Amino acid sequence: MTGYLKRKSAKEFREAVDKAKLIVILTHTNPDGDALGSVTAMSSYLKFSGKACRIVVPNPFPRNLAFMDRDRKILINTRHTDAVKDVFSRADLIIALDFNQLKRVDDVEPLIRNSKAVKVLIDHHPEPENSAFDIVISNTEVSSTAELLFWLIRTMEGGSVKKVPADCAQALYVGMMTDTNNFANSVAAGTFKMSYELLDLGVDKETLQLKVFGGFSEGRMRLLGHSLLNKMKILHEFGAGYIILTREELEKFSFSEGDTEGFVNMPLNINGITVSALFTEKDGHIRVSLRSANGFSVNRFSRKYFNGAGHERAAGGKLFIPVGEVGEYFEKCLALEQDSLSKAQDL
Ligand SMILES: [Mn+2]
Repeated sequence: MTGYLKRKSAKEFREAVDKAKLIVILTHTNPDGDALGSVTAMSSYLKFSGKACRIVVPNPFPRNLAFMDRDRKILINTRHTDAVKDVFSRADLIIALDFNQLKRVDDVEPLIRNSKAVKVLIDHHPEPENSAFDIVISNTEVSSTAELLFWLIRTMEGGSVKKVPADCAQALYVGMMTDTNNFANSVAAGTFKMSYELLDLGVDKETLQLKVFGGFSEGRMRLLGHSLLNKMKILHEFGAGYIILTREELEKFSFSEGDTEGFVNMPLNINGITVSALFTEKDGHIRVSLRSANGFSVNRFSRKYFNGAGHERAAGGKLFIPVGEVGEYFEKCLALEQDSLSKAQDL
C-alpha cells in the first residue's frame, strides 16, 4: 500500500532527515488530536532514528490531550516564546504537520518564513501552500495527517511498522481516531489496514478512546447543554444551524481549551441541516468552526467570508467583528450562498 504516497517523496524526506542536526516539528494553532498525534508520532519516530528534535505548537492544546505530551517537552509559542525563537534559529529542518497554509500557525509564521532551514510539509488539507516549502507530501484522500505519516513511516521502514516505538504507534492511532471521529467519517480501506497494523502492535484503543473522547469536566457538559438548549439557532430555510458563545458564557462554565470540541457537529444531526457553525469569542477575534454535509464546501465558504480554510466538510476561520454582530453577518452570508445551499438541501 504505497498508493497514498509517492515513493520519491519518502526518499526525499528520508534524505532531508538524514542530513538534519536539529529538527523542529510544528503543527497548527488550536492543536487537535490529529495535530498532536502527528507531531508526537513524528518526534517519537525521529528520536528512535537517532535524531534530535523539538515539538512546537502555536498555542495550548486541550486538557484531554495532555497525556500525549508525556514528558512535558512540547514548546507552546504563547508561553515559551523565547525558547521557540531559539529553537527555530538553530534548526536546520522544519517539519510542518496537519496544516496547509502558513497563516494557520499565527505568530510562528514569520519564524518559518525567515528560517534558512529545509522546510517540509506533510498534510491532508486541500490546496497546500507549496511555495513556502521545499518538500510537500500532501494527500487529501487519507483520513488524517497521522494516517499519511503512518504510510510514510511504513514506507521508510521497508513496508512494515513492526519496529516503530509503542508511543509512536499510539500517537498515530490517536490522530486517525480523532480526525475520523472514531471511524465515523473520512474512513477508507487504508484506514482500517492502518488500524489493523497498529492494534496488532498492541495499541490499546479502549483506553485511548476514553482519554480522548471522555474525561470532560462538569462545566463542559453543562456548557454543551446550555449551547443546545439556549444558544443553538436553526434556520430551516437555509438548512443551517449555528451557536454563538460569548466570553461571558464561556467563563460562567469555567471554560478550558478544547471544551467546545465537537459542539459544531451538533446542528448537523438535525434532519434537513446541511451546514453548521460555531462561533466563540476569543481575545480580539471570533473563532469560527464550520461543518457541512451533502457537498456544500465549507472550505470555500470559509475562504470567502471567514478568513479561513480547511476541508470540504470541516473548516475553520476568524472574524474581526463584535460578537453581537456575528449572527446577522452569518445569516447574510447564508443568504448570499442561497443557491449552493438549496442544492445541498435537495440532495
Ligand atoms: Mn487533520
